[in-house]
Formats: sequence, C-alpha cells, structure tokens
Amino acid sequence: MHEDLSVLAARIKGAARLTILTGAGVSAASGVSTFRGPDGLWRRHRPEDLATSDAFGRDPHLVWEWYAWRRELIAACRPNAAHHVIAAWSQRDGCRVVTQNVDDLHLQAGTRGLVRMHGSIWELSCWGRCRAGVTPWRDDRVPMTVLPPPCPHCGRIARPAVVWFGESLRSEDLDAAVQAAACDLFLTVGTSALVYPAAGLVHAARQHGAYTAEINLEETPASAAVDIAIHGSAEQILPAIAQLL
Ligand code: BJW
Repeated sequence: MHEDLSVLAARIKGAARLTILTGAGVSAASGVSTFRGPDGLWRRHRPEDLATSDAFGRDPHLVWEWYAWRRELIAACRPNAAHHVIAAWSQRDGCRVVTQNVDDLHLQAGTRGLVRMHGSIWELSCWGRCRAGVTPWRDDRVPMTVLPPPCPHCGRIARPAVVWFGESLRSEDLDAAVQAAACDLFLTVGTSALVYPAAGLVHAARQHGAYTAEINLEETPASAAVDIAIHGSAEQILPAIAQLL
C-alpha cells in the first residue's frame, strides 16, 4: 500500500495537468449519504420515484420533501480531510476538479474552478422554464417552509437544480468535464463509476494518454481500467499522499 501511495504521489508531483473526479464517497466521512452500497440512499428509495423529471412531474411535493430532508442533513455537514486536500491541490496551475456531488462541500473547502456535473442541491431553477428561471439561483434556506417552493420570477413551482436520470447535463459543465479529461494524470475518487457520462471520463482520459488512478473503498468497474487502484478511504489516503509530496 505504501508503495502505491509513493507511486501516486510522484505522479501527482510530476503532472502538469491533473484532473480529479469525485463522487459521493468523498463526502461520506462528512456524514453525507452515498447513493449505492449498504447505507446508500437507493437502498431506501427507488431512483425512478425521486430522481427523474417524470417523478417530479407526477408528485413534486414528494420529491421536494426528499430534497428538503437531504438539504437539512447536508447543511449540518462540513468538508472533511479529503475535501481539504483536493482544495489545496486545486490551487495548482493545471489542476481541475470535477465532481458529481451536489452538496457543495468542495466549494466550502475552497476548491478553485470546480465543475459540478450534476448541479447543486443549494440551487433551484424554474420547473416551468420561464425565461429568468432557467438560470439556477441559490437558495440555502433550511428548513424549507413552503413545498414546492415557488419560482420567484413567474410564481410557478421551482425544482432542485440537479441533474436527474434521463436529463442532459448543462452543456458548459459537460464541456468542461470532457476538456478536463485531456490531462496527464486522472484521479477518480469515491465514485461507483456507474453513472454516465461521468463514468466515461476515466476512459476518455486514458485515450488522451493520461496515467489513471482510482481511490475507493472497494472495486468498481473503473478498477480494472486504471493504472493504479488504491483501496481505502479518501479521507485517509489523500492526506497520506499529500504528506509524501
Ligand atoms: C468511498 C468512501 C470513502 C464510500 N472513501 N470511497 C451510457 C451507458 C449506460 C447508461 C447511460 C449512458 N449514458 C447515459 C446513461 C443513462 C444514465 C446512467 O448513467 N445510467 C446508469 C446508472 C446505467 N445517465 C443519465 O441519465 C445522465 N444523463 C445523461 O447522460 O443525459 C444524456 C441522455 C439523456 C437521455 C437518455 C440518454 C442519455 C444523468 C445522470 C444524473 C445522475 N444524477 C444523480 C442524482 C443527482 C441529484 C441528487 O443528488 O439527488 O447523481 S444519481 C446519483 O449517482 C448522483 C451521483 O452524482 C451519481 C453517481 O454516484 P456516485 O457519486 O458514484 O455515488 P455512489 O453512491 O454510487 O458510489 C459511492 C462510492 O464511494 C462507492 O463506490 C463506495 O465504495 C465509495 N466510498 N465511502 C472512498 N470514505
């Protein structure tokens, strides 16, 4: 294990273009639930009931109750050691951080130039797609007293500005993520590597000739594809690597 950490540390030191892709595992030590796995959100709820536009169209109140509950839980969470190490690395020229997480803990930790592929649970947009409400606005009120909350521009209902299954990513976020895959070192941390297009980025990076690495508690579909897979928790492995730099 120590040898793997030294190898990865040397690669990080030498990479002019470092891209880090993160998933829910990075926020697990902060107390934010992951989606899959024994305690994951999808063990208790079916994604198709809560994380699709069809579900929202059927029952916006139910979907909003779930998001309001998650916002309350996340509001009590703080960035952990993994977020802080990534934030420090993000200050380097050529380092890009792409996250699937909607909790904004990377931003709280001070990560520079973050790409949020799946949006933010702290932003809303207009479900009716009114002209002003297409651009997400910040709303960090906790608890939410009126569900569903109204769009402040047109009075129709607002939705969480997150990306649900079957929805396209915002083109600027997708473009930035795809560009970030053109790098020297691609590090994927704490993601099950099941959800596309994020899961395809490691393969794109390989095609660009990047050295690829994964940090995860367990094997994922990316493990066999990367140059080095380190099994362990992000909040322990990343600080250990940072010490070696
Ligand atoms: C630790 C740890 C610790 C724990 N340390 N590690 C190509 C092939 C097949 C399917 C598709 C495809 N292209 C598109 C699709 C369809 C779909 C998809 O990917 N489906 C698959 C599931 C099969 N994708 C989409 O629909 C996407 N849209 C799209 O592609 O648009 C174009 C299109 C439109 C129409 C048709 C076709 C294409 C959108 C995906 C949106 C995902 N949205 C969610 C919800 C966000 C809002 C919310 O939070 O409510 O995003 S789903 C959920 O999964 C969330 C996450 O960001 C995402 C990824 O999860 P993540 O982060 O990997 O978490 P987990 O829980 O899965 O894994 C945690 C990992 O951490 C585990 O491995 C643990 O071991 C590890 N871990 N503790 C280190 N301490």
